[in-house]
Amino acid sequence: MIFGRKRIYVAYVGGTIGMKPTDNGYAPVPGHLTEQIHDRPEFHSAEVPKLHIREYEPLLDSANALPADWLRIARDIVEHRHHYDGFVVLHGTDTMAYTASALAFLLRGLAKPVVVTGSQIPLGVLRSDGRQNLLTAILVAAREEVHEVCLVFGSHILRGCRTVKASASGFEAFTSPNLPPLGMAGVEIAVDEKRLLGHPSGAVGLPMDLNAPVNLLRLYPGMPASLLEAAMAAPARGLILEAYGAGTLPAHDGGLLEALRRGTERGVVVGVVSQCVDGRVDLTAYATSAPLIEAGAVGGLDMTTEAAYAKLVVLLSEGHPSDEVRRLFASDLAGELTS
Ligand code: ASN
Repeated sequence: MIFGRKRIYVAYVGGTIGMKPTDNGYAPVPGHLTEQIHDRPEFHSAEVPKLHIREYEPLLDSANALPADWLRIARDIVEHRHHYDGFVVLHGTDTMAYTASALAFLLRGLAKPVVVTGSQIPLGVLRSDGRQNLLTAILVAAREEVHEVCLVFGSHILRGCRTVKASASGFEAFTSPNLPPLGMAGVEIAVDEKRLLGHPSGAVGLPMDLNAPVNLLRLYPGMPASLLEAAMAAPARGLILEAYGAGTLPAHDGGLLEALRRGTERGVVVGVVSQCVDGRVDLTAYATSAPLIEAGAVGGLDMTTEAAYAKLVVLLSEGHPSDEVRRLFASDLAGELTS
C-alpha cells in the first residue's frame, strides 16, 4: 500500500537553532532558518514528511518569551490542526521547558503530536546539533501513536511537561527527572508506546488571554518575610513556592507565616513544589509543612517547577473558581504528575 507523505507544520518561534552571530552574540535572523532548511537535501528526502515552515515575527531569544507567546503558539497549532499530521515547535532552549509544559496544558485534547526542539549551536554553524534534533523531531511528529507534547533533544524523547533544562552547553541538555524518557533516538527512533498518553477525548478550548499574574519564589535559609509578602501582594493571583525537600518551610518564622496567611486570605492560590530535582512533595510528612496545609496551599507532588508555574498560569487564566484551580493543580491533566 502506498501512503502519501505526511505533512508537518514547523513553527520557528526563535532560539539558537536559527540564530547567526552578531556583534552582541547570537541573535535570531528572519529567513535564516528557512534558508538553512531549504538548502539541505536531507530535509526534502522522500523519507522525511513534507514540511511547511512558518517563522514567527518577531523571532525570540527564548529568554524574552512570555506566557502570551505560549498562547500564540497554541493558537497557531489549533488553527492548523486539521491540515497537518503533526507539529514541530522550534524554540530557544532557555525557557523551552516552560513552553513545552504550557503547550501540554493548553493543548490537552489535541490528539496530534507536538514536538518541541531547538539546539545549542545554530543550524548554520559547524558541529550544530540542530540538524539531528530537527530531523528527530520531524520523525517523532509524524508518528501516529503520539498524541501529546514531547520535547526532543539529543537522543532523548521526553514528555514536554516533565522536562527541565539541565545543561547550558551539553547536547543532551534536557532531562525529565521524575519520568523515564518516552523514547530514545539512537540507531532507531524507539518510542515506548506503554509510556505514551492515550488518545484524549476532549476538545481543545484555549483561554482568551494567558496573563494571570503568578509569581515563583524559591525559599532559602534567611529569606525575609517581605519577599513572600511581595510575592503574594496584588495583583498576584497565584504563587509557586519552591520549598525544601518534601515541601517544608521555616515553620518557626512568625513573619513568614503571617505573610503566608495574609496572602492566602487575599485569595492567592499557593502551589508547593520541591527544590529537589528528584522526588515529590508530601505536605503530611513533616510538621514543618503544617503551616502550608493550614494556609490551603496545594502540594504539587512530583511536578517540575516549570510545569507547576505554567499549569497555574493556565488554570487561573481559564477562569476556574479558586477551589477548582486548587483541585486541578493537584490532578493529572497532561501526564505532568504521578498521583
Ligand atoms: N538563548 C537561547 C534561547 O533560549 C539558547 C538556545 O536556544 N540554545 O533562545
